[in-house]
Amino acid sequence: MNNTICTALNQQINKEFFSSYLYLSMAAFFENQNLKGFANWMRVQAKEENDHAMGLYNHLLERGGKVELGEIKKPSTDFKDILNIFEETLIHEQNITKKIHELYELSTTEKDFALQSFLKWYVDEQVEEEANAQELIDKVKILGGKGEALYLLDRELSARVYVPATILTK
Ligand code: OFO
Repeated sequence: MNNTICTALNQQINKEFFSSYLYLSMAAFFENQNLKGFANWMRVQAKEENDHAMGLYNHLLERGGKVELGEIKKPSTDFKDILNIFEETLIHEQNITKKIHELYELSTTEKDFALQSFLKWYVDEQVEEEANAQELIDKVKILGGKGEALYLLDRELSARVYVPATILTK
C-alpha cells in the first residue's frame, strides 16, 4: 500500500470517529430533552460510525499499512431542535459521501484495486445513510412539532437496535 493511500485512509478513519462523536453529542442533546427514542437512534448511529472507522482500520492493517490515529475534533453541542439535528446529520453525511467518493477515485488513479473493491461497501452504505437522514427530516417536517406525533416517532426510534456492520463480520 502506498503512502498516499495510507494517509488518505488514516484521514477517513478520523472522520468516521468524528462522526461517532458528533452523533453521541446529538444523542446527549436528545437525552437532555427526555427524547429517549431519538437519543437511542443516535447512540446506535454512533456505534455504527465506530464500525465504519474500524473497517478502515482493519483494512489498513491487513494490507500492511500504518495506522496513525489523529486528534478527534470537538463536535458541536449547540443544536436548535429536532429538525436542525437531522438537517445537520444530512449535511454531515453528504460530506462523508464526498470523501468516500474521493477515496474511491484515488483507488482508481493509484490502481489500488483491492481498496476499490473494499470501498464498494462504503459507497453503498452512504446511499443508506443519506436516505435515513432525509427520511427523518421529512417525517419531522410532516409532524410539524406536534407533541403527540413526536411522541410516537420517539417510540418508533427507540426500537432501533445496533447490529455490527457487515464490513466487520464478512
Ligand atoms: Fe455515517 O457513515 Fe460513516 O461516517
